[in-house]
Amino acid sequence: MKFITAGESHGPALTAIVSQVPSGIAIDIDAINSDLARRQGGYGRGGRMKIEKDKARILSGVRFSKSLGTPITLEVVNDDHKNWAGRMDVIGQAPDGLKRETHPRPGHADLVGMLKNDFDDARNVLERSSARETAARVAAGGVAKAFLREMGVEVYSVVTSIGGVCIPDDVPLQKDRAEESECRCPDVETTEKMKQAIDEAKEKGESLGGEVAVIATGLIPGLGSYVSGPDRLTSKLGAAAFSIPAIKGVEFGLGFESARRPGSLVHDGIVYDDANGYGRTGNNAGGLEGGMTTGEPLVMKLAMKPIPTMMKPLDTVDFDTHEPVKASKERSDVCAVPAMGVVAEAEVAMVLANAYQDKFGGDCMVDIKKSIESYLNRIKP
Ligand code: EPS
Repeated sequence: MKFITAGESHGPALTAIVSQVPSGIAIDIDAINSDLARRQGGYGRGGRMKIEKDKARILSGVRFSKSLGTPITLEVVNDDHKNWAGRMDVIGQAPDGLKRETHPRPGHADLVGMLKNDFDDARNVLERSSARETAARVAAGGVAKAFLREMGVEVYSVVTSIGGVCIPDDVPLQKDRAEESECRCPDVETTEKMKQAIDEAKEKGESLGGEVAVIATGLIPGLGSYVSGPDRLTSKLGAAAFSIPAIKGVEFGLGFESARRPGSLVHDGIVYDDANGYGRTGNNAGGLEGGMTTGEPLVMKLAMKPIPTMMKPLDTVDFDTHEPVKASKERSDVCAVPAMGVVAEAEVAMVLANAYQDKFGGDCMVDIKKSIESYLNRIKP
């Protein structure tokens, strides 16, 4: 499965095309729309989310709620486009007196994007480098999630820190509790502290980053490969995580902590029993060994930097005059960490769906399921 997205933040719509989709996947549009709504939520979002009510419209590749094996096109309309007449028109000429964005924001793609593409208006860059694009990824990821659902695999995420407020180590990373939290954090007390941190940041014109754990359960051992670097599931998942704007760090299982411990306190013991076959005494590896799934849950952590658009703008330079100025001050979110978790689910789901297709075939669900059954019969008692 591959996908590409298209669309600008204030253009008419975002689109995703998912290709190489097997036939026979049950596509639940409500599940896709529910993820789109989850991505829009989270404490710390700004005014734009009051304008949008993201819903996916499927334009191809599905008939009577089943995938046809043909490319699936999903469209998410930008309701805000109508408020940008004369500024984001697709055809025609730029109107006289159109205000250009010439104060590039530190931390955003603005400046380098302008230099690289010979633009004198950062809007040509920021419209696409906007996190709005991730709505299309979530829609596309919905197809991968639908595939995984048929495999008994669930991908979910929880927020573990915002602005330096972290959940205590002993709090279980429970999906249901996270979904009840305005910060998508599974601990009630930490949620309140996170909300307070976001309120304080808002008051100061600041923005906040944070961390998310993405977990996938129900995986079988042996997805991915140890044979070549690019085929390692670890490298594919890492690349997918780093494709999300603002991601600055990724860990698997114990992550960086495993570099600080001796081997005996890192590696998970191997056990065997007649009922279940091979098992592990722990999951420090985060579900991956040698670039392959072990059969334990996949546990990944992603770190997101604070949003670069700030109400108390940082120092920059005017693109025309090179004089020192303050960066553009636009409507923005104070914190989008809870939303990032939903985007990360979509990215991880896409990689995992691909890993199943690589091992078990790619074009027909019935055949893929039969192939998995025969594999499991071989490796399990
Ligand atoms: C964003 C700026 C804000 C965010 C946006 C990302 O939008 P606007 O410029 O319209 O106020 O709300 O995120 C989304 C629209 C979204 O759907 O996540 C930015 O500059 O990256």
